[in-house]
Amino acid sequence: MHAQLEFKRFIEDTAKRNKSPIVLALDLTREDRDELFKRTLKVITSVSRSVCAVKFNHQMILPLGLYDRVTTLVNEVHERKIPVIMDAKINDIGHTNEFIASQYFSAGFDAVTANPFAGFKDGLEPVFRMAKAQQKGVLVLVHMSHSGASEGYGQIVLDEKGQRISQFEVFAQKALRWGADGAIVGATFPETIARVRSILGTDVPIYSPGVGVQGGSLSRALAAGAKYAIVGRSIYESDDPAKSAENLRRSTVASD
Ligand code: O7M
Repeated sequence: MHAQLEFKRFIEDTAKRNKSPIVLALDLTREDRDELFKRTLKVITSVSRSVCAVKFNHQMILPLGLYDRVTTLVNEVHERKIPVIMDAKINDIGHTNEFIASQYFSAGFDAVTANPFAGFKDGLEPVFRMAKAQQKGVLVLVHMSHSGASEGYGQIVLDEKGQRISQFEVFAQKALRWGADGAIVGATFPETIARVRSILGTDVPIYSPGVGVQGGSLSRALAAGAKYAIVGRSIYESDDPAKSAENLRRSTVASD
């Protein structure tokens, strides 16, 4: 097991050690659960030196079971001194949100993702409170990567002063105010990354998914201000995941 380290420090240290801003997204799909487990473990072991964190999607918890095989996989990642993020996109009332987060933290996850549409009071506040107390992280969705994301995150709303503003700008301000450990902004919207970065400064790092299969560019996302890139299929569905992850990592070092 790794020593308990505040999440933000943990991922920063790992990124420095492995010289990588790549967060491996594990969203594999296999009908056979044994096969799913074995394949996922194989991807973890083969790419671990090229990434700074591993993210599990909710879809993996369903077939593998949180306190069953997922915990085994989380421990495997931790043995390599790499943090593990649970992409739960927590989005309910405070009472259930708190229990959801507590289960993921008990299972060993170092951070959870949350949806700011749920709001703070009686929504995400208990999640933030618990995370701070346990040195865990909360990453907030600010603008998602798929085209339909503009319908919600890109809609024009009125801020507290009645000024017209984009929903994602409001969420970026909230990420800062709530003390989020990260803000998620799709690599498919590089101008949005730059705008969010101008709101957040360097206090809240930007995590950018949507690189590769979804059409986003890793170098553009990083140049626009993302600190980490979340990458799934371009790594685990390639013929050689280790090589693909290492090539991605190297491309970020070269552009430094
Ligand atoms: O590289 P991919 O397209 O195979 O996978 C992208 C991963 O990023 C996958 O795990 C998604 O759930 C996640 N993701 C998005 O693709 N878009 C978003 O807007 C947000 C996320 C995410 O990680 O949210 C925390």
